Amino acid sequence: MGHARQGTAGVWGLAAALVGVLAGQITSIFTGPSSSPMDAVGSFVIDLTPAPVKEWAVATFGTGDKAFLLVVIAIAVAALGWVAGVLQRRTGWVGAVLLGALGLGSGLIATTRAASSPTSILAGMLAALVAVWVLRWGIGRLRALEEATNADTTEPNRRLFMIGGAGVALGGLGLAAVEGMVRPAAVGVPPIALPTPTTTSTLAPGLETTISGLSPLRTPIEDFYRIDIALSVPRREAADWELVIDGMVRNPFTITFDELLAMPMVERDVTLTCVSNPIGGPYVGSTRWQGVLVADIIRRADPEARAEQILSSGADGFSASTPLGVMLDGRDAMIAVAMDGQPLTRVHGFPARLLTPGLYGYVGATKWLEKLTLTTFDEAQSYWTKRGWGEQGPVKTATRIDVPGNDLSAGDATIAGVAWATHRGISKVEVRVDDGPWQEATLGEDVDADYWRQWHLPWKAESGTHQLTARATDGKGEVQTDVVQDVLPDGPTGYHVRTVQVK
Ligand SMILES: Nc1nc2c(c(=O)[nH]1)N[C@H]1C(S)=C(S)[C@@H](COP(=O)(O)O)O[C@H]1N2
Ligand SMILES: [Mo]
Repeated sequence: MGHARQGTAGVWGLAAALVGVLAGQITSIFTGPSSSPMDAVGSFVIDLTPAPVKEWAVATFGTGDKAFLLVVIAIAVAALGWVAGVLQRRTGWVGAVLLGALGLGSGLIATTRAASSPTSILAGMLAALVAVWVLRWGIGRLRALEEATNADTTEPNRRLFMIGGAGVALGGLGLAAVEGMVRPAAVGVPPIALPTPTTTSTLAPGLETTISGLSPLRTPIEDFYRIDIALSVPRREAADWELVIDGMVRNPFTITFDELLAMPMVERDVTLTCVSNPIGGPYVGSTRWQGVLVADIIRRADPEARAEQILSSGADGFSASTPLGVMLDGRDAMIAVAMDGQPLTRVHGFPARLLTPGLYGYVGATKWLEKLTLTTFDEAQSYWTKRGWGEQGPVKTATRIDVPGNDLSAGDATIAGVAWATHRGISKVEVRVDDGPWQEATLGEDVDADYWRQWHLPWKAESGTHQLTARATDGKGEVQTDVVQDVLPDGPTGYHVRTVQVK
Protein backbone atom coordinates (compact mmCIF):
# COMPACT_ATOMS: atom_id res chain seq x y z
CA MET A 1 0.00 0.00 0.00
CA GLY A 2 2.71 2.48 1.12
CA HIS A 3 4.92 1.48 -1.82
CA ALA A 4 2.13 1.93 -4.30
CA ARG A 5 1.48 5.41 -2.93
CA GLN A 6 5.14 6.26 -2.96
CA GLY A 7 5.17 5.22 -6.62
CA THR A 8 2.14 7.39 -7.34
CA ALA A 9 3.82 10.35 -5.62
CA GLY A 10 7.00 9.72 -7.62
CA VAL A 11 5.16 9.60 -10.93
CA TRP A 12 3.28 12.76 -10.04
CA GLY A 13 6.54 14.51 -9.14
CA LEU A 14 8.06 13.38 -12.44
CA ALA A 15 5.08 14.76 -14.35
CA ALA A 16 5.30 18.05 -12.45
CA ALA A 17 9.00 18.43 -13.32
CA LEU A 18 8.32 17.60 -16.95
CA VAL A 19 5.47 20.05 -17.33
CA GLY A 20 7.61 22.69 -15.62
CA VAL A 21 10.47 22.14 -18.08
CA LEU A 22 8.07 22.35 -21.01
CA ALA A 23 6.59 25.60 -19.69
CA GLY A 24 10.14 26.96 -19.50
CA GLN A 25 10.99 25.75 -23.00
CA ILE A 26 7.90 27.47 -24.38
CA THR A 27 8.63 30.71 -22.54
CA SER A 28 12.10 30.64 -24.09
CA ILE A 29 10.56 30.87 -27.55
CA PHE A 30 9.95 34.49 -26.56
CA THR A 31 12.89 35.16 -24.26
CA GLY A 32 15.55 33.58 -26.48
CA PRO A 33 16.56 29.94 -26.96
CA SER A 34 19.58 30.11 -24.66
CA SER A 35 17.25 30.98 -21.77
CA SER A 36 15.37 27.68 -21.95
CA PRO A 37 15.95 25.54 -18.85
CA MET A 38 17.36 22.63 -20.90
CA ASP A 39 19.77 24.85 -22.81
CA ALA A 40 20.89 26.86 -19.82
CA VAL A 41 21.69 23.76 -17.80
CA GLY A 42 23.18 22.01 -20.84
CA SER A 43 25.54 24.88 -21.65
CA PHE A 44 26.48 25.10 -18.00
CA VAL A 45 27.33 21.39 -17.97
CA ILE A 46 29.32 21.72 -21.25
CA ASP A 47 31.42 24.51 -19.76
CA LEU A 48 32.14 22.48 -16.64
CA THR A 49 32.88 19.24 -18.50
CA PRO A 50 36.59 18.36 -18.60
CA ALA A 51 38.11 18.25 -22.11
CA PRO A 52 38.69 14.45 -22.15
CA VAL A 53 35.01 13.78 -21.39
CA LYS A 54 33.97 16.20 -24.15
CA GLU A 55 36.25 14.48 -26.61
CA TRP A 56 34.86 11.13 -25.62
CA ALA A 57 31.32 12.44 -26.21
CA VAL A 58 32.22 13.87 -29.62
CA ALA A 59 34.11 10.70 -30.60
CA THR A 60 31.23 8.49 -29.49
CA PHE A 61 28.22 10.51 -30.58
CA GLY A 62 29.67 12.80 -33.26
CA THR A 63 27.39 15.75 -33.86
CA GLY A 64 24.79 13.85 -31.78
CA ASP A 65 26.79 14.86 -28.69
CA LYS A 66 24.34 17.66 -27.92
CA ALA A 67 21.35 15.35 -28.18
CA PHE A 68 23.13 12.92 -25.85
CA LEU A 69 23.69 15.68 -23.30
CA LEU A 70 20.04 16.78 -23.46
CA VAL A 71 18.90 13.16 -22.93
CA VAL A 72 21.16 12.87 -19.85
CA ILE A 73 19.73 16.11 -18.46
CA ALA A 74 16.16 15.00 -19.18
CA ILE A 75 16.79 11.77 -17.28
CA ALA A 76 18.29 13.73 -14.37
CA VAL A 77 15.25 16.05 -14.31
CA ALA A 78 12.88 13.08 -14.36
CA ALA A 79 14.77 11.42 -11.48
CA LEU A 80 14.75 14.63 -9.43
CA GLY A 81 11.04 15.04 -10.17
CA TRP A 82 10.43 11.55 -8.82
CA VAL A 83 12.39 12.32 -5.66
CA ALA A 84 10.51 15.62 -5.27
CA GLY A 85 7.17 13.76 -5.50
CA VAL A 86 8.18 11.26 -2.84
CA LEU A 87 9.56 13.95 -0.50
CA GLN A 88 6.52 16.15 -1.01
CA ARG A 89 4.19 13.32 -0.01
CA ARG A 90 6.20 12.73 3.18
CA THR A 91 6.69 16.32 4.26
CA GLY A 92 4.21 18.46 2.39
CA TRP A 93 6.87 21.00 1.36
CA VAL A 94 10.41 19.65 0.66
CA GLY A 95 9.59 18.47 -2.88
CA ALA A 96 8.14 21.86 -3.82
CA VAL A 97 11.26 23.60 -2.55
CA LEU A 98 13.43 21.19 -4.57
CA LEU A 99 11.57 21.74 -7.86
CA GLY A 100 11.33 25.48 -7.25
CA ALA A 101 15.07 25.70 -6.64
CA LEU A 102 15.79 23.67 -9.78
CA GLY A 103 13.67 25.94 -11.98
CA LEU A 104 15.01 29.15 -10.47
CA GLY A 105 18.55 27.77 -10.66
CA SER A 106 18.18 27.20 -14.40
CA GLY A 107 16.89 30.77 -14.75
CA LEU A 108 19.87 32.14 -12.84
CA ILE A 109 22.27 30.11 -14.97
CA ALA A 110 20.56 31.50 -18.08
CA THR A 111 21.26 35.07 -16.94
CA THR A 112 24.98 34.30 -16.75
CA ARG A 113 25.15 33.10 -20.37
CA ALA A 114 26.76 35.20 -23.07
CA ALA A 115 23.53 35.66 -25.00
CA SER A 116 21.50 36.58 -21.91
CA SER A 117 19.26 39.54 -21.31
CA PRO A 118 17.31 40.51 -18.17
CA THR A 119 14.36 38.44 -19.42
CA SER A 120 16.52 35.31 -19.52
CA ILE A 121 15.44 34.41 -15.99
CA LEU A 122 11.74 34.32 -16.93
CA ALA A 123 11.77 30.85 -18.48
CA GLY A 124 13.32 29.34 -15.36
CA MET A 125 10.91 31.25 -13.09
CA LEU A 126 7.92 30.06 -15.04
CA ALA A 127 9.24 26.49 -15.03
CA ALA A 128 9.57 26.73 -11.24
CA LEU A 129 6.06 28.17 -10.76
CA VAL A 130 4.35 25.59 -12.96
CA ALA A 131 6.27 22.63 -11.52
CA VAL A 132 5.65 23.71 -7.91
CA TRP A 133 1.99 24.37 -8.51
CA VAL A 134 1.39 21.01 -10.22
CA LEU A 135 3.36 19.18 -7.54
CA ARG A 136 1.59 20.85 -4.60
CA TRP A 137 -1.84 20.35 -6.09
CA GLY A 138 -1.28 16.68 -6.97
CA ILE A 139 0.52 15.60 -3.84
CA GLY A 140 -1.95 17.58 -1.74
CA ARG A 141 -4.76 15.49 -3.27
CA LEU A 142 -2.79 12.31 -2.70
CA ARG A 143 -2.24 13.15 0.97
CA ALA A 144 -5.91 13.98 1.42
CA LEU A 145 -6.77 10.69 -0.24
CA GLU A 146 -4.51 8.82 2.14
CA GLU A 147 -6.00 10.53 5.19
CA ALA A 148 -9.45 9.63 3.98
CA THR A 149 -8.71 5.95 3.35
CA ASN A 150 -11.19 4.88 5.95
CA ALA A 151 -13.79 7.49 5.28
CA ASP A 152 -16.38 7.18 2.54
CA THR A 153 -14.96 10.23 0.76
CA THR A 154 -12.33 7.95 -0.80
CA GLU A 155 -14.07 7.47 -4.11
CA PRO A 156 -14.61 11.12 -5.06
CA ASN A 157 -11.04 11.91 -3.97
CA ARG A 158 -9.59 9.14 -6.05
CA ARG A 159 -11.62 10.22 -9.05
CA LEU A 160 -10.44 13.79 -8.64
CA PHE A 161 -6.86 12.58 -8.43
CA MET A 162 -7.19 10.51 -11.61
CA ILE A 163 -8.76 13.41 -13.47
CA GLY A 164 -5.97 15.67 -12.26
CA GLY A 165 -3.32 13.18 -13.41
CA ALA A 166 -4.90 12.86 -16.84
CA GLY A 167 -5.08 16.66 -17.03
CA VAL A 168 -1.37 17.04 -16.27
CA ALA A 169 -0.43 14.38 -18.82
CA LEU A 170 -2.61 15.97 -21.52
CA GLY A 171 -1.34 19.44 -20.65
CA GLY A 172 2.24 18.21 -20.93
CA LEU A 173 1.59 16.63 -24.31
CA GLY A 174 -0.14 19.80 -25.51
CA LEU A 175 2.77 21.96 -24.41
CA ALA A 176 5.23 19.60 -26.10
CA ALA A 177 3.21 19.79 -29.30
CA VAL A 178 3.14 23.60 -29.20
CA GLU A 179 6.88 23.68 -28.62
CA GLY A 180 7.49 21.29 -31.49
CA MET A 181 5.35 23.43 -33.79
CA VAL A 182 6.81 26.79 -32.90
CA ARG A 183 10.50 25.94 -32.45
CA PRO A 184 11.44 24.87 -36.02
CA ALA A 185 9.97 28.07 -37.42
CA ALA A 186 12.65 29.95 -35.53
CA VAL A 187 15.51 28.21 -37.35
CA GLY A 188 14.76 28.76 -41.08
CA VAL A 189 16.90 30.68 -43.60
CA PRO A 190 16.46 34.39 -42.93
CA PRO A 191 15.19 36.35 -45.94
CA ILE A 192 17.72 39.10 -46.52
CA ALA A 193 18.96 40.60 -49.75
CA LEU A 194 22.67 40.30 -50.42
CA PRO A 195 24.62 42.67 -52.63
CA THR A 196 25.60 41.28 -56.01
CA PRO A 197 28.99 39.65 -55.66
CA THR A 198 31.92 41.25 -57.46
CA THR A 199 32.79 37.99 -59.21
CA THR A 200 30.01 35.93 -60.67
CA SER A 201 31.84 32.88 -62.01
CA THR A 202 30.28 29.63 -60.96
CA LEU A 203 32.04 26.52 -59.89
CA ALA A 204 31.56 23.67 -62.35
CA PRO A 205 30.39 20.32 -61.00
CA GLY A 206 33.29 18.02 -60.18
CA LEU A 207 34.17 14.37 -60.60
CA GLU A 208 31.20 13.33 -58.46
CA THR A 209 29.10 13.42 -61.62
CA THR A 210 30.98 10.38 -62.92
CA ILE A 211 32.22 8.74 -59.70
CA SER A 212 29.28 7.90 -57.53
CA GLY A 213 29.92 8.17 -53.81
CA LEU A 214 32.66 10.76 -54.18
CA SER A 215 32.24 13.94 -52.11
CA PRO A 216 30.89 16.67 -54.39
CA LEU A 217 33.39 19.38 -55.32
CA ARG A 218 31.07 21.85 -53.62
CA THR A 219 29.36 20.68 -50.43
CA PRO A 220 25.59 21.31 -50.43
CA ILE A 221 24.79 23.61 -47.51
CA GLU A 222 22.42 21.09 -45.96
CA ASP A 223 25.30 18.56 -45.87
CA PHE A 224 27.87 21.03 -44.56
CA TYR A 225 29.08 19.82 -41.16
CA ARG A 226 28.13 21.79 -38.07
CA ILE A 227 30.36 22.09 -35.01
CA ASP A 228 29.81 24.56 -32.19
CA ILE A 229 29.27 24.86 -28.46
CA ALA A 230 25.78 26.35 -28.91
CA LEU A 231 23.05 24.04 -27.61
CA SER A 232 20.40 26.06 -29.36
CA VAL A 233 21.14 28.02 -32.49
CA PRO A 234 21.63 31.70 -31.57
CA ARG A 235 18.98 33.85 -33.21
CA ARG A 236 20.37 37.16 -34.39
CA GLU A 237 18.63 39.45 -36.85
CA ALA A 238 20.46 41.42 -39.52
CA ALA A 239 18.53 44.58 -38.63
CA ASP A 240 19.91 44.82 -35.11
CA TRP A 241 23.25 43.11 -35.67
CA GLU A 242 26.35 45.13 -34.86
CA LEU A 243 30.02 44.29 -34.95
CA VAL A 244 32.25 45.96 -32.38
CA ILE A 245 35.94 46.48 -33.19
CA ASP A 246 37.94 47.42 -30.12
CA GLY A 247 41.07 46.68 -28.07
CA MET A 248 44.53 47.80 -29.18
CA VAL A 249 43.33 50.10 -31.96
CA ARG A 250 43.47 53.86 -32.36
CA ASN A 251 40.05 54.01 -33.93
CA PRO A 252 37.57 51.62 -32.27
CA PHE A 253 34.23 51.52 -34.07
CA THR A 254 30.95 49.69 -34.46
CA ILE A 255 29.50 48.66 -37.79
CA THR A 256 25.93 47.67 -38.65
CA PHE A 257 24.95 44.95 -41.08
CA ASP A 258 23.91 47.47 -43.75
CA GLU A 259 27.24 49.28 -43.39
CA LEU A 260 29.05 45.97 -43.72
CA LEU A 261 27.15 45.09 -46.89
CA ALA A 262 28.05 48.49 -48.34
CA MET A 263 31.77 47.69 -48.09
CA PRO A 264 33.69 46.03 -50.95
CA MET A 265 32.88 42.31 -51.05
CA VAL A 266 34.95 39.35 -52.17
CA GLU A 267 33.98 35.83 -53.15
CA ARG A 268 36.33 32.95 -52.39
CA ASP A 269 36.21 29.18 -52.64
CA VAL A 270 37.41 27.85 -49.31
CA THR A 271 37.43 24.49 -47.54
CA LEU A 272 36.63 24.62 -43.83
CA THR A 273 37.53 21.81 -41.48
CA CYS A 274 37.54 21.07 -37.77
CA VAL A 275 40.62 20.35 -35.69
CA SER A 276 38.60 17.51 -34.13
CA ASN A 277 37.92 15.85 -37.46
CA PRO A 278 39.46 12.39 -37.11
CA ILE A 279 41.47 11.00 -40.06
CA GLY A 280 38.87 10.07 -42.67
CA GLY A 281 36.14 11.90 -40.71
CA PRO A 282 33.18 13.98 -41.89
CA TYR A 283 33.90 17.41 -40.37
CA VAL A 284 35.09 19.11 -43.54
CA GLY A 285 33.17 21.07 -46.15
CA SER A 286 33.90 23.21 -49.19
CA THR A 287 31.92 26.03 -50.67
CA ARG A 288 31.98 29.56 -52.05
CA TRP A 289 31.95 32.29 -49.41
CA GLN A 290 31.09 35.95 -49.84
CA GLY A 291 32.14 38.63 -47.40
CA VAL A 292 34.19 41.66 -46.43
CA LEU A 293 37.95 41.32 -45.98
CA VAL A 294 39.02 41.46 -42.33
CA ALA A 295 42.05 43.42 -43.52
CA ASP A 296 39.75 46.27 -44.66
CA ILE A 297 38.07 46.39 -41.26
CA ILE A 298 41.36 46.24 -39.36
CA ARG A 299 42.95 48.94 -41.49
CA ARG A 300 40.05 51.25 -40.65
CA ALA A 301 40.53 50.51 -36.92
CA ASP A 302 44.25 51.42 -37.16
CA PRO A 303 45.86 48.76 -34.93
CA GLU A 304 48.65 49.52 -32.50
CA ALA A 305 52.00 47.82 -33.15
CA ARG A 306 51.75 45.65 -30.01
CA ALA A 307 48.54 43.90 -31.13
CA GLU A 308 49.25 40.21 -31.89
CA GLN A 309 45.89 38.58 -32.29
CA ILE A 310 42.23 39.18 -32.96
CA LEU A 311 39.98 37.77 -30.28
CA SER A 312 36.61 37.27 -31.99
CA SER A 313 33.48 36.51 -30.00
CA GLY A 314 30.23 34.89 -31.02
CA ALA A 315 26.73 35.15 -29.58
CA ASP A 316 27.01 31.70 -27.97
CA GLY A 317 29.91 32.64 -25.68
CA PHE A 318 32.48 31.13 -28.05
CA SER A 319 35.66 32.97 -28.83
CA ALA A 320 38.56 32.39 -31.20
CA SER A 321 41.99 33.91 -31.17
CA THR A 322 43.47 34.41 -34.63
CA PRO A 323 47.06 35.54 -35.18
CA LEU A 324 46.90 39.09 -36.57
CA GLY A 325 49.74 38.41 -39.01
CA VAL A 326 47.74 35.59 -40.59
CA MET A 327 44.66 37.78 -40.88
CA LEU A 328 46.64 40.43 -42.73
CA ASP A 329 48.98 38.33 -44.89
CA GLY A 330 46.79 38.53 -47.95
CA ARG A 331 44.97 35.23 -47.48
CA ASP A 332 41.58 36.87 -47.63
CA ALA A 333 40.31 36.20 -44.12
CA MET A 334 36.78 37.56 -44.28
CA ILE A 335 33.66 38.45 -42.39
CA ALA A 336 31.41 36.17 -44.40
CA VAL A 337 27.72 36.86 -44.97
CA ALA A 338 27.00 34.16 -47.54
CA MET A 339 27.76 30.55 -48.35
CA ASP A 340 27.05 29.09 -51.78
CA GLY A 341 25.33 32.27 -52.94
CA GLN A 342 22.81 32.39 -50.09
CA PRO A 343 22.77 34.26 -46.80
CA LEU A 344 24.39 32.17 -44.06
CA THR A 345 21.93 29.75 -42.54
CA ARG A 346 21.28 30.14 -38.84
CA VAL A 347 23.40 27.11 -37.93
CA HIS A 348 26.35 28.43 -39.91
CA GLY A 349 26.39 31.79 -38.16
CA PHE A 350 23.74 34.17 -39.52
CA PRO A 351 24.06 37.05 -40.10
CA ALA A 352 27.88 37.14 -40.19
CA ARG A 353 30.82 34.93 -39.32
CA LEU A 354 34.56 34.91 -39.59
CA LEU A 355 36.35 32.71 -42.12
CA THR A 356 40.13 32.35 -42.20
CA PRO A 357 41.47 30.20 -45.06
CA GLY A 358 44.17 27.77 -43.92
CA LEU A 359 43.19 27.67 -40.24
CA TYR A 360 40.97 25.20 -38.42
CA GLY A 361 37.50 26.45 -37.56
CA TYR A 362 38.23 26.93 -33.86
CA VAL A 363 40.98 29.45 -34.66
CA GLY A 364 39.37 31.66 -37.24
CA ALA A 365 35.77 30.89 -38.11
CA THR A 366 33.66 32.44 -35.32
CA LYS A 367 29.95 32.17 -36.11
CA TRP A 368 27.27 34.66 -34.97
CA LEU A 369 30.12 37.14 -34.85
CA GLU A 370 29.68 40.09 -32.47
CA LYS A 371 33.09 41.49 -31.65
CA LEU A 372 36.70 41.70 -32.80
CA THR A 373 39.13 42.69 -30.07
CA LEU A 374 42.76 43.34 -30.96
CA THR A 375 44.97 42.11 -28.16
CA THR A 376 48.04 40.01 -27.33
CA PHE A 377 48.28 36.25 -26.70
CA ASP A 378 49.33 36.99 -23.10
CA GLU A 379 46.40 39.21 -22.41
CA ALA A 380 43.56 37.03 -23.70
CA GLN A 381 42.94 33.39 -24.52
CA SER A 382 40.05 31.97 -26.49
CA TYR A 383 37.43 29.36 -25.63
CA TRP A 384 39.51 26.40 -26.88
CA THR A 385 43.06 27.70 -26.29
CA LYS A 386 42.09 28.10 -22.62
CA ARG A 387 41.26 24.40 -22.74
CA GLY A 388 44.62 23.28 -24.06
CA TRP A 389 44.19 23.50 -27.84
CA GLY A 390 46.96 25.00 -29.99
CA GLU A 391 47.36 28.73 -30.49
CA GLN A 392 48.17 28.77 -34.23
CA GLY A 393 45.89 26.12 -35.73
CA PRO A 394 47.08 25.75 -39.35
CA VAL A 395 45.20 22.99 -41.19
CA LYS A 396 47.27 19.84 -41.65
CA THR A 397 47.51 18.03 -44.96
CA ALA A 398 44.90 15.28 -45.11
CA THR A 399 43.23 12.98 -47.57
CA ARG A 400 40.06 10.93 -47.27
CA ILE A 401 39.07 7.85 -49.23
CA ASP A 402 35.34 8.09 -50.11
CA VAL A 403 35.07 5.34 -52.73
CA PRO A 404 34.71 2.35 -53.00
CA GLY A 405 31.97 1.65 -50.48
CA ASN A 406 31.76 -1.65 -48.70
CA ASP A 407 29.84 -3.72 -51.28
CA LEU A 408 32.30 -4.30 -54.06
CA SER A 409 32.65 -7.14 -56.57
CA ALA A 410 35.91 -8.22 -58.17
CA GLY A 411 36.80 -6.42 -61.41
CA ASP A 412 37.30 -2.84 -62.54
CA ALA A 413 36.80 -0.44 -59.66
CA THR A 414 37.66 3.12 -58.73
CA ILE A 415 39.36 4.41 -55.62
CA ALA A 416 38.51 8.07 -55.08
CA GLY A 417 38.36 10.76 -52.44
CA VAL A 418 39.23 14.31 -51.48
CA ALA A 419 42.45 15.83 -50.19
CA TRP A 420 43.11 19.21 -48.61
CA ALA A 421 46.00 21.27 -47.28
CA THR A 422 44.19 24.58 -47.12
CA HIS A 423 46.23 27.61 -48.13
CA ARG A 424 49.07 25.38 -49.39
CA GLY A 425 47.07 23.44 -51.96
CA ILE A 426 47.38 19.83 -53.10
CA SER A 427 49.95 18.83 -55.72
CA LYS A 428 49.74 15.03 -55.56
CA VAL A 429 47.72 12.17 -54.09
CA GLU A 430 49.05 8.62 -53.94
CA VAL A 431 47.25 5.41 -53.16
CA ARG A 432 48.58 2.07 -52.00
CA VAL A 433 46.71 -1.24 -52.13
CA ASP A 434 47.80 -3.55 -49.33
CA ASP A 435 51.62 -3.50 -49.27
CA GLY A 436 51.92 -2.58 -52.94
CA PRO A 437 53.73 0.44 -54.39
CA TRP A 438 52.38 4.00 -54.08
CA GLN A 439 50.43 4.82 -57.25
CA GLU A 440 49.74 8.38 -58.30
CA ALA A 441 46.05 9.25 -58.51
CA THR A 442 44.54 11.57 -61.12
CA LEU A 443 43.63 14.91 -59.56
CA GLY A 444 40.40 16.80 -60.14
CA GLU A 445 40.08 20.52 -60.75
CA ASP A 446 42.52 22.79 -58.90
CA VAL A 447 39.99 25.37 -57.70
CA ASP A 448 42.53 27.23 -55.55
CA ALA A 449 45.06 26.55 -52.79
CA ASP A 450 42.40 27.07 -50.09
CA TYR A 451 40.13 24.43 -51.59
CA TRP A 452 40.14 20.65 -51.47
CA ARG A 453 40.90 18.51 -54.53
CA GLN A 454 39.08 15.47 -55.69
CA TRP A 455 41.20 12.53 -56.86
CA HIS A 456 40.70 9.04 -58.30
CA LEU A 457 42.59 5.95 -59.34
CA PRO A 458 41.41 2.91 -61.35
CA TRP A 459 41.80 -0.40 -59.53
CA LYS A 460 41.50 -4.02 -60.65
CA ALA A 461 39.91 -5.34 -57.50
CA GLU A 462 40.59 -8.98 -56.67
CA SER A 463 38.30 -10.81 -54.30
CA GLY A 464 39.33 -10.88 -50.68
CA THR A 465 40.05 -8.32 -48.01
CA HIS A 466 42.17 -5.34 -49.01
CA GLN A 467 43.64 -2.37 -47.29
CA LEU A 468 43.59 0.93 -49.14
CA THR A 469 45.86 3.75 -47.97
CA ALA A 470 46.03 7.29 -49.34
CA ARG A 471 48.40 10.18 -48.76
CA ALA A 472 48.64 13.68 -50.19
CA THR A 473 51.46 16.06 -50.98
CA ASP A 474 50.82 19.76 -50.47
CA GLY A 475 51.55 22.60 -52.88
CA LYS A 476 54.98 23.12 -51.34
CA GLY A 477 55.97 19.54 -52.12
CA GLU A 478 55.67 18.33 -48.55
CA VAL A 479 54.33 14.78 -48.21
CA GLN A 480 51.68 14.18 -45.55
CA THR A 481 53.22 12.57 -42.47
CA ASP A 482 52.40 8.97 -41.54
CA VAL A 483 53.05 9.65 -37.87
CA VAL A 484 49.77 8.97 -36.09
CA GLN A 485 48.69 11.79 -33.81
CA ASP A 486 45.37 12.37 -32.06
CA VAL A 487 43.24 15.48 -32.60
CA LEU A 488 44.40 17.23 -29.39
CA PRO A 489 46.12 19.73 -29.30
CA ASP A 490 46.36 20.89 -32.92
CA GLY A 491 44.78 18.38 -35.29
CA PRO A 492 45.33 14.73 -36.22
CA THR A 493 47.98 13.28 -38.51
CA GLY A 494 48.41 9.88 -40.15
CA TYR A 495 47.13 8.21 -43.30
CA HIS A 496 43.55 7.29 -43.95
CA VAL A 497 43.41 3.50 -44.25
CA ARG A 498 40.27 1.70 -45.38
CA THR A 499 39.64 -1.99 -45.32
CA VAL A 500 37.35 -3.25 -48.10
CA GLN A 501 35.85 -6.67 -48.76
CA VAL A 502 35.79 -7.59 -52.43
CA LYS A 503 33.35 -10.38 -53.36
N1 LIG B 1 30.14 31.05 -32.33
C1 LIG B 1 30.83 29.92 -32.58
N2 LIG B 1 31.57 29.86 -33.69
C2 LIG B 1 32.26 28.74 -33.98
C3 LIG B 1 32.25 27.63 -33.10
C4 LIG B 1 31.45 27.72 -31.93
O1 LIG B 1 31.39 26.81 -31.09
N3 LIG B 1 30.75 28.89 -31.72
N4 LIG B 1 32.97 26.51 -33.41
C5 LIG B 1 34.08 26.65 -34.36
C6 LIG B 1 34.53 25.38 -34.85
S1 LIG B 1 35.35 24.39 -33.74
C7 LIG B 1 34.39 25.01 -36.17
S2 LIG B 1 35.15 23.63 -36.75
C8 LIG B 1 33.59 25.82 -37.11
C9 LIG B 1 32.52 24.99 -37.79
O2 LIG B 1 31.74 25.79 -38.62
P1 LIG B 1 30.41 25.22 -39.26
O3 LIG B 1 29.57 24.70 -38.13
O4 LIG B 1 29.78 26.33 -40.01
O5 LIG B 1 30.82 24.08 -40.17
O6 LIG B 1 32.96 26.89 -36.46
C10 LIG B 1 33.75 27.56 -35.52
N5 LIG B 1 33.01 28.72 -35.10
MO1 LIG C 1 36.32 22.76 -34.84
